[in-house]
This record gives sequence, C-alpha cells and structure tokens, in this order.
Amino acid sequence: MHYYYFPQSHWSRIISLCLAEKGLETTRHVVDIRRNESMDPDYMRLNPKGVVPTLVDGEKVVCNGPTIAAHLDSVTETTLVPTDAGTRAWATRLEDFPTMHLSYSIWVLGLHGERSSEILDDKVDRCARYADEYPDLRSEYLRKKAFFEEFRAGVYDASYREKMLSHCTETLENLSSVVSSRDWIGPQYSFADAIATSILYRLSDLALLDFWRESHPLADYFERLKARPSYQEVWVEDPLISR
Ligand SMILES: N[C@@H](CCC(=O)N[C@@H](CS)C(=O)NCC(=O)O)C(=O)O
Repeated sequence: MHYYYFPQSHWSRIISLCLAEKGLETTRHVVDIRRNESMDPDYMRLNPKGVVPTLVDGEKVVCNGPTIAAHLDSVTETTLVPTDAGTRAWATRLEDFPTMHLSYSIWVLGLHGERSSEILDDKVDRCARYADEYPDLRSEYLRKKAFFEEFRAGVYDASYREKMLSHCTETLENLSSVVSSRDWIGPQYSFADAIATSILYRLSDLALLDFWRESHPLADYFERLKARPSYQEVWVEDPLISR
C-alpha cells in the first residue's frame, strides 16, 4: 500500500493512527501541504480534491479519511470504524468538528509564525493560476478555489467564528461527559477516539484546550489517548516528520 500524507495534518494523523493501531506497514510519501504540494497536477490526478491523505492499495485509489478508515478495516482482521449506532454517531460528529476553521482563525495571529490570511490568499491565487495552466484539471482547481474563498469568508467573520466556537464548546462538553464514565467513546478504542486524539492535540497546540481543561475530564481522556503506542508512533516517532 502507498500512503500519501503530511505528518502534521489533522486527517493524516487520524489515518496514521489507524495504520499504527493495525500495525500496517505502508510505503509513505510526504505531500507537503505547507508548500501546496497537494495542488500539484500529478497529485490532483490521484486525489481530485487535492487533499491529504490518499491511500493506494493495488489498483484502488482511496480518498477521504473516513473512507480510508473503512477500507483499512476491510483488509485487516481488526475493526476500528464503530459498528454500534452511538459510537458511529460520535465518529460522524467528530469528523465534522471544524478543526481547520479553528486552526486558521488562530493562525491568522501568527501563533507559530503562520499567517493564515496570506496562506489562504496564496491558495486562492494558485488555484486560479493552475485552472488556466492545466485545462484537464480546470474544474477541480476552480472547485478548490471556491472552497477556499468560502472558507476564507467564514474564518475572518467574527459572528461566524463565535457560532463555531460555541458549537465546539458544546461538542467538547458532551464528549467530556461521555469519557468521564468510561475510557473510550465507545465500548472499545475506535476510529472516533482516533479523531478525538487529533482534535485534542490541535486544540492544545492552538492553546485552546486550557479553557476546557479546567472543568472537564477531557484532560484525563487525552492522557489515555497519548499513552497508546499508536500516539507515540504518529506524534513522536514518525520518521518523515521534519524537525
Ligand atoms: N475529510 C477530508 C479532509 C481532508 C483535508 O481537508 N485535508 C487537509 C489537511 S487536514 C488538506 O489536505 N489540506 C490541503 C489543502 O486543501 O490545500 C479527507 O479526509 O479527505
């Protein structure tokens, strides 16, 4: 299997966790989204949305995180995608968690040197340029451009951002009550917990977790997630993480 990913990206981390949990080896290819490599025409021909991750299993190209997770379950003995309705609903809810929105709205402040408005302006311009340069991919680039334009409009809109933050708070409070009475979101560790790991990591990286840390048992849950060998493999030992 060939795995195209960017070690520090939210969705790549989730799939990297699934691979690590399953002990699956893949041939890894870094697609540096910070250098917009996911927009390269060759990559867009593999993944028409121009996003990571992508898994290539023989002849089959599998795009989209949840679809990749289901594919990995179908080719291994272990099951990570939840089979019970309650945990499945949690996985869907966490899939929709606006991690990208939160990240860009914080990064606009240049927290780690990222200037998200410049990054987004560049992505929009680049999509427009590539749409002209690569006629066979024109509609894919224009669709991506429209996505970033809409996203940019929401990220810097104060009232939209407020709504987004209160939605996040509610989700985290609900999650907190679930994991206060058991170790994982469902009866055992699942894809939903893999998504939660990446969300909680990003929140702490964005200095947004402290607010919830004070009054909720999410911190203990996050410690349980970080104690798993898969976390060490993905966050600490990934050989392709640039240092
Ligand atoms: N649910 C989608 C989301 C993928 C996604 O948004 N990936 C981001 C990184 S977490 C990405 O590649 N961004 C680069 C870009 O859009 O230019 C999937 O898994 O395919």
